Amino acid sequence: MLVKEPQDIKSSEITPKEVYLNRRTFMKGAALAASAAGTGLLYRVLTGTGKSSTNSEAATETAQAANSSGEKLTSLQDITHYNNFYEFSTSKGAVAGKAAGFVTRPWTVAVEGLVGKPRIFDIDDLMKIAPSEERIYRLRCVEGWSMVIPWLGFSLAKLLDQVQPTSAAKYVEFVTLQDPSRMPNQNTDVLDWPYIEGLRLDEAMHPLATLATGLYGEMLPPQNGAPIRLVVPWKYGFKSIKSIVKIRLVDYQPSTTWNIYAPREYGFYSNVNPKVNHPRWSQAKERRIGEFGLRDTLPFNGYGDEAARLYDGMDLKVNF
Ligand SMILES: Nc1nc2c(c(=O)[nH]1)N[C@H]1C(S)=C(S)[C@@H](COP(=O)(O)O)O[C@H]1N2
Ligand SMILES: [Mo]
Repeated sequence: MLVKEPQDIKSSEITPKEVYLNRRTFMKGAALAASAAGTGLLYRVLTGTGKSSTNSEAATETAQAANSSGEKLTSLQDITHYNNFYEFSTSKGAVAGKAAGFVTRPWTVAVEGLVGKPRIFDIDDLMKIAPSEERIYRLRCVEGWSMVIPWLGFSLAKLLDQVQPTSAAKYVEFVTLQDPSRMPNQNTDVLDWPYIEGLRLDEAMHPLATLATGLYGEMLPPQNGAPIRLVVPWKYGFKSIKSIVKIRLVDYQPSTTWNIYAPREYGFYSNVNPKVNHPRWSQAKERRIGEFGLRDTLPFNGYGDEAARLYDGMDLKVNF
């Protein structure tokens, strides 16, 4: 296999033919591109190994097994121009334009609460502590569409291990940036801001629970939740909270944005479940973006072999 050191990679090789990142935004942080090379992120993607260290090897294996169907990836154009990100717009086609120019450096992620070692991570330090690797996951929106996305990311567990959750910690709460000057739709009250989400601690520690920092081998575009967002492939897309600034370990089940908005429609667990319909529509089928016709929706979005064990003994119609 051809092995190149990061410094040997010409920028023409790093930049994909379809330029999807706003070039100006991308160049704004010179440190940004440098840090990507520094983590070896692009290097691993270009060499196609997708593996960085023994630490993340098990998670990588799990991720690859989860994509054994070999499904076609959704196009970069669709992934970056059909978005739910209500902080910028409630119109999926308008988010990319409204989010272009969103500045994500400097950026910190505070990890606090019931932990032995609370810490405020600078995003560039975090990306070195937890190098990203390619992880291809289906994303199923509760609205009835789905995509297959080649993320760059690492297991959330890797970050949580850094702060050492105490035995009292039972849940993890996530918080998106709140800054109406940068996220213009936060000037409206379509949702309670900031956007918040939550996982049970064992869900958060599952190797498939991912913090994504990129997609298609590049930094995460603003519209997809730059600089860092959650990806929980077996749950509906709204659990995958974007542009995270705070992660808090707690001993209570956290409130979540969509549950506050409509408690009858969006539960805390929100596992993909074709047998539990949304009160206003069926969840049995989905439209894969870029395809004609409908597919059957799979329990746990097809990740049941990996994730179903988390819910042994639970009634998933009650805990929807
Ligand atoms: N902060 C925040 N995170 C969010 C959302 C949002 O509006 N705000 N939308 C969610 C929904 S409904 C979905 S389907 C996914 C969409 O992610 P994508 O645009 O990268 O495909 O992001 C989720 N994360
Ligand atoms: Mo969604």
